Amino acid sequence: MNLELLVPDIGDFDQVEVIEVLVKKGDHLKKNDAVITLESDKSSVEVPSTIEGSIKDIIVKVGDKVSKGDVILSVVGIENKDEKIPPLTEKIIKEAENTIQYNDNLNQIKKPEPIENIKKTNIEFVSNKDDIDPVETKEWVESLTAVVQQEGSERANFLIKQLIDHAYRQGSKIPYTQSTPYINTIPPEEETKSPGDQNIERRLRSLIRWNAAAMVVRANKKFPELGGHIGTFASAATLYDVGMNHFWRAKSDNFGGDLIYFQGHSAPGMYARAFLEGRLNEKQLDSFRQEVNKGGLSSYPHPWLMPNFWQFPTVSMGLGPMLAIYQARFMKYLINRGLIKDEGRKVWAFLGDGEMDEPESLGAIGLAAREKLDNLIFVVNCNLQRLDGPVRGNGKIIQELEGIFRGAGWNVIKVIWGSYWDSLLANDKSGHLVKLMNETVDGEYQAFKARDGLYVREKFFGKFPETFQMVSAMSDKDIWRLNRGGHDPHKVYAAYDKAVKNIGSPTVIIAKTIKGYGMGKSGESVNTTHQQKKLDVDDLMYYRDRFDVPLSDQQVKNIEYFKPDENSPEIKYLKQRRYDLGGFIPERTTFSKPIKTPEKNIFDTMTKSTGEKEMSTTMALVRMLTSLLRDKHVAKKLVPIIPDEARTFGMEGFFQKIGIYAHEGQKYEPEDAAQLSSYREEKSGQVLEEGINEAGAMSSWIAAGTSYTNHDIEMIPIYLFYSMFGFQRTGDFAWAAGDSQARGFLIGATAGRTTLAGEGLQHQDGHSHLLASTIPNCISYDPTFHYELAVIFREGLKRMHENNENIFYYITTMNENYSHPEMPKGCEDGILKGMYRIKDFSKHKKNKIQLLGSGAILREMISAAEILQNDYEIDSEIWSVTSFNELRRDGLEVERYNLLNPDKEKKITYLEKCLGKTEGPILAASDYMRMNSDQIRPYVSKSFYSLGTDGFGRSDTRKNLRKFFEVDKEHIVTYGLSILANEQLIASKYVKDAIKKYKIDQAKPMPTKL
Ligand SMILES: Cc1ncc(C[n+]2csc(CCOP(=O)(O)OP(=O)(O)O)c2C)c(N)n1
Ligand SMILES: [Mg+2]
Repeated sequence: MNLELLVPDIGDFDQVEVIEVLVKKGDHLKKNDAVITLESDKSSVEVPSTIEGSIKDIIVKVGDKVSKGDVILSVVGIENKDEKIPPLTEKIIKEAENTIQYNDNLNQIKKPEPIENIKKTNIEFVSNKDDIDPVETKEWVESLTAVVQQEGSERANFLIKQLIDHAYRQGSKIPYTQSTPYINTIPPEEETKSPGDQNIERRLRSLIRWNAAAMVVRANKKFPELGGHIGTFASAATLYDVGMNHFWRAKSDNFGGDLIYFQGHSAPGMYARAFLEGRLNEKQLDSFRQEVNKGGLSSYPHPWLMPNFWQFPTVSMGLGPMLAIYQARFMKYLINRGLIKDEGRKVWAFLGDGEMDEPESLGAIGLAAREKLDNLIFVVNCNLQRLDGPVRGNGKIIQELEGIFRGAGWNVIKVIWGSYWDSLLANDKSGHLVKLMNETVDGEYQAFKARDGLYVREKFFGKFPETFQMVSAMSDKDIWRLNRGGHDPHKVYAAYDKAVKNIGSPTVIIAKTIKGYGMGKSGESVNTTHQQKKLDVDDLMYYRDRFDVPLSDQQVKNIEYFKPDENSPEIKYLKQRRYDLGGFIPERTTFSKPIKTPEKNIFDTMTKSTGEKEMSTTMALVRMLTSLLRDKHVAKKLVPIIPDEARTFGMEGFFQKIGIYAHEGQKYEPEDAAQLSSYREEKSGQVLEEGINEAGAMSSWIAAGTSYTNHDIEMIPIYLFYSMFGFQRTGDFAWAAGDSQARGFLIGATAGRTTLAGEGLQHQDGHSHLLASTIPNCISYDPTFHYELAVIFREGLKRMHENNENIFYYITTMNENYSHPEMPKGCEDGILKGMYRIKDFSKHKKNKIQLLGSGAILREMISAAEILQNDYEIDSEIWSVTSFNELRRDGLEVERYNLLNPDKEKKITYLEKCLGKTEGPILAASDYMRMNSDQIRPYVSKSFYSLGTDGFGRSDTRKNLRKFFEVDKEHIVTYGLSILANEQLIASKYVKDAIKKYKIDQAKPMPTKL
């Protein structure tokens, strides 16, 4: 039977142009095959087939304008009679049915098994002065105790929840509690025991502690200016060691590897372990923080400086937590898209408690819970101090963080107290000890550990007679030994074990430690610990004794490293543990396959003139991406990332075509389900729609851009944003991207201070290229025409994803519609190097000026050149500058070479190759600050002038804005004449005439002052 394919609902558009016909007569058409591409004023979208069969006739052709209901083509095929319900609706019904079944299962609640061997502890309570009936309270507590003991805690939780719900309905105001008592989340009886040899592990940990401290002290003895930190790792050593010995699986032939974000200031500890593992030698340790010569160890985790070692730059506080969240999310994305296997890999992030003050640290925790990132584990090392002093002297950081994370939906595990406290807590029949723990603030806890056992006895236990009594049989030394959870390998092991087994939510382990643990008087728990980088001989002796490091006094005085023999039980154990866990960590390796660059013909349409048709470069980019999605090598690897701006950039067509990633699929029928660009969420969706969250989008981009090393799969992230909300907003992430060697495209869309009309001061970007230029491995371009964009993009694909250069691209695109010319012959090399001659006006052969225009302002230049030629008989050459940044880099390099090689033949800058033999002065302009074009000033040998958009932006029409910032064609003509007059090539009367003719206000202040 004959079937017809009609133009579907394309939203608010009517009479939309067909720009591509993707099928031919006689083709066998399958459902969802793209048939034609439609393009409206601002977006292009492919129309998929909803019918199947052999194509009999194609009714539409390129250039036709179509509307909803028009016939596209007809096929000879069979209608699927069964398919009465639209597929999306059917999917939703199926999912709903499955959920109902699932809920039915849940409803058959099993009665808990009687708990035979439960430890009978009496749950007591501390009488409270507000309690008007303590006897009644006691009865309630006893009832609850009985339930816990006989039916288990789950039943008790259930009853409490019922009571709360009931009380709400009765109108009670239930007090809001966000945190649990100040004790460990895991009770001793639920702790999983470590299978490790505790003695050997302690000895190893002591050596790592010693070598880490020795490394910092030695470096600073040699060069006091080098810096370094002892206190951070000293507080976190156990947290790292338990992970290294038992939990963190390295990348191997058959496993992708866990990913660990190490806290920046704990780097010495990682080097010290690598030393024992035989990965680093003494000479390298002695080169800590001396990174200029080869072989030095970087101050902090910097993949750029140690590309085979460090994976994640974390030392700019707040970046690590956010990057780790999006890393875990991206891992799930790759799994859900079927690009990597689900191997149960985890992402661990080690964070400081002070670091949690950074808005970025907590800013994305909601996403982690929402997306059920059970592959993510945060370990917050709560040593209660940051750089200047206590993190929360008057409060409790652990309780605060618990509330925040629990409120966000995380699994929270507090590791506050070490094993030595277990018996005291078990004997806390009156509840006074927990009350005391709850009431003591962090400032006090810190002070206790800066003093001694006697002080703790008096100031802590001494607060209540009951608690004072509890420790009466203990010596001051015993009291001093009462350890904190984060220093107790048993407690840490139990927490990690629970964390890795947790399903359905991310986990945060909040561990209490002591800053500068073991440093004694020189730096344990004192406000100055953070910056302690020197230890005198007495301090070193104390440190040695504290951790039983087998060094003689003389060796301590020499600050010698200690490494046991290769055949010692310690080294064998250490290596065996890592062998069993797949290899060493951290280690950065890459086994990804390059992506073949698409043939040039995929960009063919972009090298032809668009004729009458006007379009923006943003639209040209989206068109190009649509074509790239048809390339078999590239299509699956593209990761479009958009922070709630898809419609602004005309990308809504991507929603249907490749879907929006949603870990739970789409649970609703979207409002616009009937439309072609309907909002389609899918578990295997390809678009990362990040919401209004540039920092998150940037983190996703970094995760995707480093996927080649972290997941051994090369991906092509392309993140489109309002250019003003790019580098300016998330510059530190961009810097970290450079360090991480991320590969991919950043697209600063709606760019330019005068091109983005009708917005305002905070939207109009006049400096993102300057910010981009600060990152050494960021290559940036400001193209004007679609073919420039195509050449740049293809080269980017080739350099980054086929040749695997560790660079990334920043390209600005605009929203101004204009027609694009055909690509001039032989300009590709110039486009990539930064400039090429696009026009030569040489009719009059009297006076000439070189006009350099970039981005949107190039077109103003071309118009100005026409006026100069026609009205003033001035010739000009017009150069399209695609990148002032690249021209400057070439200039810098050539100049440096020439200065360092005075005896050799001089190299010539690319700029000089272009402009050296040309006539007349140079006028350069862009839609960015003058400093953008001024970058090339030192490398040209002619008079150089620039125009630009210095000053605050403001909303108006493009015409008025360009006039205001003096980059419109009239100003270019006037300034051009003035430059020629200044160079004494023409009379100044021409300038005066132009000023009058174009009504230029000479008294107007600089735009920077307005
Ligand atoms: C964004 C940023 N701001 C400031 C610093 C400087 N700084 C380095 S460490 C530190 C204190 C860290 O305290 P905390 O997070 O508690 O880590 P700890 O060393 O106590 O484990 C500060 C302020 C930084 N590294 N990054
Ligand atoms: Mg701290």
